[in-house]
Amino acid sequence: MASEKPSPEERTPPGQNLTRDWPVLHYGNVPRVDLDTWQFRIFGLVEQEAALTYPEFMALPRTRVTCDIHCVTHWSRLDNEFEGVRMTDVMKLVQIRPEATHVMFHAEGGWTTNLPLSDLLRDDSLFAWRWNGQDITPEHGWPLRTVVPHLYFWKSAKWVRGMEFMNGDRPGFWEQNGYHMRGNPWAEERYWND
Ligand SMILES: Nc1nc2c(c(=O)[nH]1)N[C@H]1C(S)=C(S)[C@@H](COP(=O)(O)O)O[C@H]1N2
Ligand SMILES: [Mo]
Repeated sequence: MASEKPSPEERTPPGQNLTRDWPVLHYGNVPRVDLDTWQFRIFGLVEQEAALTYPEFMALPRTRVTCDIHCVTHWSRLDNEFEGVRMTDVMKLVQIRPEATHVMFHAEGGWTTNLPLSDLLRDDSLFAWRWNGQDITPEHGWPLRTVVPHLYFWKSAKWVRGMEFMNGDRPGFWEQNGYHMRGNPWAEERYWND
């Protein structure tokens, strides 16, 4: 029946195994972040570029989302409660040019990941800093990370510092190294040829 809650099996995409831990995965070191100089930049195909300080970002309207996350390395974790700001609420701060089709997220140290604009427009696509009632730890992306739970988790940038609106797609860090340009776990879009 459509009203029944999907089972954990039904919520697990093909080729994934459930975990109760939350593994830490990233390239390089956990950055040291200074909140006094921290800025979040919105740039590229916008009428006027913007930069938010940490207090300005924290003053944006907040929301909570419970979601499942799926890593391309075959682990999935169900029922994560993230708190933060909806991507659509951040996008309201600028006027996006009509020719913008994709976004590049930029993280500390130059790490990037690319997404189609349409994947940001969902209610569960967030900039987050709380997980299950606690601050997200530095290893998991504090002070700010993206959470785009309907795509593989490498599309969710830890230590995010900016978003760039683009005309057309461009590969980010892992995408240049063989990962799929979109990364839909339900279609197993893991690598270039998938
Ligand atoms: N800045 C940054 N964000 C990143 C990565 C990274 O190397 N650098 N790795 C990605 C990958 S491959 C995954 S699976 C998730 C892991 O997030 P977690 O460590 O919180 O589980 O972060 C993603 N975001
Ligand atoms: Mo990953």
